[in-house]
Amino acid sequence: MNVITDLADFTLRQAESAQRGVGSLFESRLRLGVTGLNRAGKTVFITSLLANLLERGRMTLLSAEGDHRIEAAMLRPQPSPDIPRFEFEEHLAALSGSEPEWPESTRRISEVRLSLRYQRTGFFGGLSESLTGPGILHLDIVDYPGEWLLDLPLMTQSWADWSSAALIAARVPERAEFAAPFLAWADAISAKAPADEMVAKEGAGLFAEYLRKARAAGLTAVSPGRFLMPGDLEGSPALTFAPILGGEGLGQLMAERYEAYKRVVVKPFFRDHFTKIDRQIVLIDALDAIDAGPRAIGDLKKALSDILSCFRHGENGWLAPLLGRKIDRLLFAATKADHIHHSQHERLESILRILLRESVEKAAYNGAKVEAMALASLRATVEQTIKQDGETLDCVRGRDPKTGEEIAVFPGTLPDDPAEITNAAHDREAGWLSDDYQFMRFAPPILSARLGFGPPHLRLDRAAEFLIGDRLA
Ligand SMILES: Nc1nc2c(ncn2[C@@H]2O[C@H](COP(=O)(O)OP(=O)(O)OP(=O)(O)O)[C@@H](O)[C@H]2O)c(=O)[nH]1
Ligand SMILES: [Mg+2]
Repeated sequence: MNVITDLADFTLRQAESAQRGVGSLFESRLRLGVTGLNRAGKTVFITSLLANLLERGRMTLLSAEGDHRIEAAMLRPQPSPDIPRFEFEEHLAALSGSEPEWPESTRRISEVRLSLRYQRTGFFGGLSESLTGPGILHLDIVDYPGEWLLDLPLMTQSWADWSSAALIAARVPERAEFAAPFLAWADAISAKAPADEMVAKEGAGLFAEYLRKARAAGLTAVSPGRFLMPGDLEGSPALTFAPILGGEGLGQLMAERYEAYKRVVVKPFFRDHFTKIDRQIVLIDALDAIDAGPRAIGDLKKALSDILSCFRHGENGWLAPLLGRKIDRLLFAATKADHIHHSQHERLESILRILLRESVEKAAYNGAKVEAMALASLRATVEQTIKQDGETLDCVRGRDPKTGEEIAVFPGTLPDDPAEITNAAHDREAGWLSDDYQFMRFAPPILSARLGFGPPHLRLDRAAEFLIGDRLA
C-alpha cells in the first residue's frame, strides 16, 4: 500500500515538475463509463485498473506500457467538486491487507481522475519533447451503485405503462412468491382509493420488499433501482410509490411520484454522469446468471437489452440525443473469469456475444468499435488439474471466504454451443456448470507487495488497451 502511495507521490512530483517546466500541447481528457448491474464488479474493476495503471508490471498488453512510453501515472484532483472522491486508497488497502476483503456494495456516486504522462508516437512524437511537451491523458472514472442503472429504461415509460408492466411481471410464476404480500395489498386497493400518505407508504414498502427478495433470488430486472439502494433519498416522497392500476386518488398520487422519481432522481443522474462519457465498459456477471439457469439468463438479457436500447440513436434512445459526443468505443466484459479454467474462456466470450447480440444490434452504435471479452479485474484463483476416477478435471483453486483456507473447485464446463445457454429446456440439473459452482465464492487473494506490480488480473491490460490504448499514442 505504502509502495503505491509513495509511487503516486513520486510520479506526481515528477509529472508536475515536467508540466511546470515544459507544459504540454497534447493534454486530453477521456471520461470512461464503467457500467454494470449491481455486483457485476465495477468497484473492483476501477480499483484494480487504477492500481495497475499506477504500477504497470502486469500491463504489458497496454501498448504504451509495452513500448515503455508511459513516463508517469498519478492520481490527480478530480474535475467535479460536488462529487465524493472514489475511495481508491481505502478499497486497495482493504484488498491488500493481511486479511483481504472485497469492497462493500457501493451506496453513492464517486469520481476519480488518474493522469498519465507518455511519450508520443508518430510525427509529433518525432519532434523533440522540449518543443512540444509529452502527452498527458486525464482518465476520469465514475463509480455508482449498479442498481441505479436499472432505472434508465423508466425514462421512456409512462406511469400507466410502467405500472401495468410491473404488475404483470410481479405475477409471473418465478416472482409471484416474492411478490405475494405486495400483490395482496395491490388487489385490495380500489382504483379510487383516496390519496393517503400512509397507504402509499405501506404499498411502497411492500413493493420494495418484493424487489429485494427477487434480487436475492438472482433476478436482475428489479427496478426502480433506488428502492434497493436509496442513498440519501430513503423515505422521501419520490420513493413512496408502487404500481397500481388507475389514475385517480391514490393512483394519481402514485403517478405524480413516479414522474417525480424520474425527474429528480433518474434524469439528473444519467444526464450529469452518462452523457459525458467518451468510452464505456459494460461489466456483466454472466457466470452467475449461467449458473442460476435459463430464467436468470432471460432476465439478464432483458435488463441489458432495455438498458442498451436507451443509448441507441433513434426514436426511443432518449439518452442518445443528450450525449454530447458519441461513444466511440464500447467494451462488454464478462467479469470474474478467474472462476473458471482458461480453457473455458473462449466459450464464455461466445456466450457473452449471444447474450448481447440482439441488444447491440438494436442499439446501433453506428461507427463505435465494439468488443467483447472475458476478464478478471482481480484474479483470486490459480488453476489446478486434478485426477479423479481416471478423469482429468480442470479446477480452480482459491481461498475459502469463511476459513481463508485454500480450496480447489471444479467449476464445470460451459456448453460447446453458446446458443444452448438460452435453451429453456435446460435447468441446473442438466448442468452447464458443476453443482459446486453455486458455492463458488473466493476471498480476495493475499497480495504480495512487489514493487512495480499491481494486483493480479486476467486481461485487464487487454481491456485497457482497447479502452485507452490509442489515446496514449
Ligand atoms: N473472483 C473474482 N471475484 C470478483 C472479481 N471482481 C468482483 N468480484 C466479486 O464480485 C463482487 C462484487 O464486486 P464489486 O466490484 O463490488 O461490484 P459492483 O459492480 O461495484 O457492485 P455494486 O457496488 O453493488 O453495484 C465482489 O465482492 C467479489 O466477490 C474478480 O475479478 N474476481
Ligand atoms: Mg460497487
